[in-house]
Amino acid sequence: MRDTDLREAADLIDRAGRIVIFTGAGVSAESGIPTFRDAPSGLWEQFDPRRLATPEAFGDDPALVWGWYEWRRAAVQQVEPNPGHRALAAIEQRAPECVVVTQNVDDLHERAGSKEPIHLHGSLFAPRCSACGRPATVANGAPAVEGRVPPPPCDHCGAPIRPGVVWFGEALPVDAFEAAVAAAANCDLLITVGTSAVVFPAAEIPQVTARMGGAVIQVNPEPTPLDAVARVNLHGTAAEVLPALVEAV
Ligand code: BV8
Ligand code: ZN
Repeated sequence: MRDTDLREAADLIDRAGRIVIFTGAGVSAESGIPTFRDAPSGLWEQFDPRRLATPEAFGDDPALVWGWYEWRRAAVQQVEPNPGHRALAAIEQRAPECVVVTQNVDDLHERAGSKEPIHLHGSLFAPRCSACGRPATVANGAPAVEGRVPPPPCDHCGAPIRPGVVWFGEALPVDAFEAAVAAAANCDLLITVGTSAVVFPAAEIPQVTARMGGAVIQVNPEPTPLDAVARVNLHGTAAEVLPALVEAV
């Protein structure tokens, strides 16, 4: 990562009135949460995450899918936000206006101090009934065990409880998506961290800012389709680059 790039990115943050922070799985990688690209381990190895994260998979084998999400939820409860999450919360704090928009279903931005991040793809902590849609409560603190776990029945209608995430083929929550598009269209600067930008319509968000003339800073150790629209590309990891960026501001 070149000092000049870090300098340029710091100046953009310094001058920005309205900032959007857009994140993907890469921002949680250094907390120990595997990204979608990282090969799943153990039982899940034989499944493509994109095939497990579908209503069809839940219909075919609810215990397999519920077990996967319970394993992921327990794994998130056993890790901590990393210096990347904390640096983003610091940027958010010092900016006149800033909103975090995430594709992640973990709660690490909140635990790092970010205020009401917009979860485009839902959360591991918002289970609901797969039929009547009523919110459900499930016990916390279970160990991350790999295996099939039958989803509990809804207290109201008895149908299986499902994870409160957006599965492939499902629409994003309208309010969240509209709020994210509006923020991206009206911001001076969008900082995108740890996303491969291949899942739509979320991947449109940074493109909206670029189309509206706002600046885009990308933090990612790998190239992505966003390299083309980013004013500054910081090729490194979230926990390494973001604290250095806060230092430089
Ligand atoms: C829908 C929740 C229709 C569940 C998720 C247009 C073109 C092509 C396809 C489509 C299209 N429009 C729609 C589609 C279909 C589909 C889609 O986009 N498919 C893709 C695969 C081609 N989209 C949908 O199905 C969406 N719904 O379209 O509905 C509709 C409309 C109206 C009415 C009815 C229906 C729903 C998509 C949401 C799916 N749910 N998550 C769960 O988590 O289990 S998506 C999930 O995958 C994540 O949320 C995230 O969005 C995505 C993974 O991407 P990333 O987060 O970027 O992670 P990834 O692993 O890919 O990359 C990690 C990056 O981090 C890498 O670049 C790596 O280099 C970097 N990195 C690694 N380590 C670090 C790092 N960076 C920094 N620091 C590090 N340490
Ligand atoms: Zn119900």
